Amino acid sequence: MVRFEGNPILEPIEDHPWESRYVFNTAMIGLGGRIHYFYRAMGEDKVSRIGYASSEDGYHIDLRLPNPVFEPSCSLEKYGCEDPRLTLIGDRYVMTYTAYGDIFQVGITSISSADILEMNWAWGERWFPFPNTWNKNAVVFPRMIGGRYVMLHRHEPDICIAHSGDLCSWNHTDIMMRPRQGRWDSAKIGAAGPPMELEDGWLLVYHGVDDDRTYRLGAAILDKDDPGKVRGRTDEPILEPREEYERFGQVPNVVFSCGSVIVDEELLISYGAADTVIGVASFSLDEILEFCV
Ligand code: BMA
Repeated sequence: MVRFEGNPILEPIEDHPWESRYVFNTAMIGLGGRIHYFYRAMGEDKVSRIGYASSEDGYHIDLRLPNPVFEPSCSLEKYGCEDPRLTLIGDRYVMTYTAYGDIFQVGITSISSADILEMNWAWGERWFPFPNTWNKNAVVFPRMIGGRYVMLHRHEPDICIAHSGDLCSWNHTDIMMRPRQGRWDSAKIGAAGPPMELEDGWLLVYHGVDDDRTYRLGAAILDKDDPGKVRGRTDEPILEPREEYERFGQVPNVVFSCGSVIVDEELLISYGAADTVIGVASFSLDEILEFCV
């Protein structure tokens, strides 16, 4: 694993009231030959909004918009839209996020690839598939499996799996992966970015929290045809807070990812560090798979 030596790649901007304090958990997609970031930002009012930046190589940001591209629009989101994750399905990106109102819950919306490329933020309708349920960390798989769309989300402390025929209404959910006592993922776990399809299964990067509230990243391989079955899981974390910008900040000792992309057999992971800045790290895909025992 190699952290980019130019980390953090994105930091708060004092002159932008909506992102003056913290920028962190980031969806990451490859589209039109560029890497696009949709990141959670907090400013003066401590409400989370989503900002946008992009890069040619995934490391050096050469475009960053001065205004948020997605903001709270109803009372279910009055304290913010957090932790975006984007999955391409057909020609639209489905975005899941945490809607934070009187409770936090999963929000879903979508946008076309063309609109992203044109930076025309024409998001579709928003919906909340699990009303009155405290949950977050939702990710949608990029295609139907066994005739149904599949979503992972988090009912504390477990990662759960849900199914849908139309992406709108989701059925009752089952637990698919639990924390492991005495380890780095002992207290709770949640999906990082959307699962990525490989030859032998789905690669899921996930975060694990231990009893000291340190957030680390690990990985799991899910069965290709039945992704509720975990085929392998890393014993050790693949990324843990070590650098100063990961250890000190709004929330200390946190690395938290909402997305990664595969570039030339390398997995490029973006992550919020200490809930304050954004970093990237690259991993050999083969090595991660080997560690998923
Ligand atoms: C989780 C979410 C993340 C945050 C993490 C660490 O519950 O709120 O957005 O990065 O806690 O504070």
